[in-house]
Amino acid sequence: MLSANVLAALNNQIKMEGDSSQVYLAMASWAEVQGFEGISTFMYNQSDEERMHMLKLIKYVNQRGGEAKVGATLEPSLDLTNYKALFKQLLEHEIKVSESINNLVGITLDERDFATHNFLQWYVSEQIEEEATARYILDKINLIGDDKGGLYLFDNEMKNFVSPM
Ligand code: OFO
Repeated sequence: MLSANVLAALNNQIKMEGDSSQVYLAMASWAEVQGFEGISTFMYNQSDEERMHMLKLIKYVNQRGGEAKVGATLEPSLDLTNYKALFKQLLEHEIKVSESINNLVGITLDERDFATHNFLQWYVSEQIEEEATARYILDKINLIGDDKGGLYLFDNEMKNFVSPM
């Protein structure tokens, strides 16, 4: 059985993963309209992944006798003036998600809910990878600078991007 505190924190995380999916969907759509085929493919995949993170939490909550809350999602408010701004916000967003996961893990320890603590370790590892990936991409973008050829190659690479992390 989940305690009321753990349940509320898990439901909060469900919302956050849903919002993340929506944020990345908005980024994917923007990139698609700009003609960045690779970046949009990457962001559509990120959006799908966040939805999967949300579903995994929903199933866990329901399996443990709780009731997952599926609420309204946030309309993303983003600065999409260029692709660098997009990736900066991707990193900032992932840092926020990591903080939220850490907070959630802390609550499971306070409540001595070791099953949920164990379940959440997957998210802890996932966040390490996602933050590292976003930093890796930003490093690449900094190297490209204003080089149009570099940007073309980068976008191409993003089509089949596999994280080296
Ligand atoms: Fe990348 O946010 Fe989900 O966990």
